[in-house]
Amino acid sequence: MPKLKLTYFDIHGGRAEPARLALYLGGVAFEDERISFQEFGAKRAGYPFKRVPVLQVDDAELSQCNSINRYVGKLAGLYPSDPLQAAYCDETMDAVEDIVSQQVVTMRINDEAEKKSAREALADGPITLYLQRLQTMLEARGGEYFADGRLTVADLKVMVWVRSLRAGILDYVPADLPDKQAPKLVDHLTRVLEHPKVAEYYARFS
Ligand SMILES: N[C@@H](CCC(=O)N[C@@H](CS)C(=O)NCC(=O)O)C(=O)O
Repeated sequence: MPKLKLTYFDIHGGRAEPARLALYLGGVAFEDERISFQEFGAKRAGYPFKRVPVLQVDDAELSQCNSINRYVGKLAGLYPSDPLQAAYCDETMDAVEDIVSQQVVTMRINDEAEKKSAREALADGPITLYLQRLQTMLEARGGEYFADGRLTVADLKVMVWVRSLRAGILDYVPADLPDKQAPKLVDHLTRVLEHPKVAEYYARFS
């Protein structure tokens, strides 16, 4: 097994959380490097695209969170080997990445009134759309998991996103939006959080 170091901010969410969870669930040893925003400022020029997450694999560096998720998913046994199921897994993760990228744009708005209007439009439009379509996708794939009929990195990625919305991380986006628009994604969130290894992972931090 290669020597792994995953670098990201010290938060229980965001773009590295699915990979952290996947490695933990798979029992794959890795260094969980958590950096402050200040440290990021000092180190960012050295990262492949001046962004995190970055996974160091022995002497090589891998960026782009979904590429990292696929790679660690394979190491952890949480990525499908069947090509179509793998494509379903990718499709789900890329959909979440689409909507997260749209959310991030609003984090850079400094004017509060402008931010409120952008967030309300996001809540009513793209976030609602992605919640509803992901729910439809989940139902089409059996209702419990997004690919392979079992927990994969796609489930971890969706869970991290829905959990963050319900935690109210985005001002002006109602925290109960997932419950109202996609209750089956909330059931999915509960299912993933109740997975014994996921529960064990979060218990370490409480
Ligand atoms: N496409 C990249 C996006 C990475 C990204 O934007 N990461 C954010 C943190 S979640 C970042 O490093 N932002 C710093 C910046 O934009 O200066 C990925 O999928 O990993």
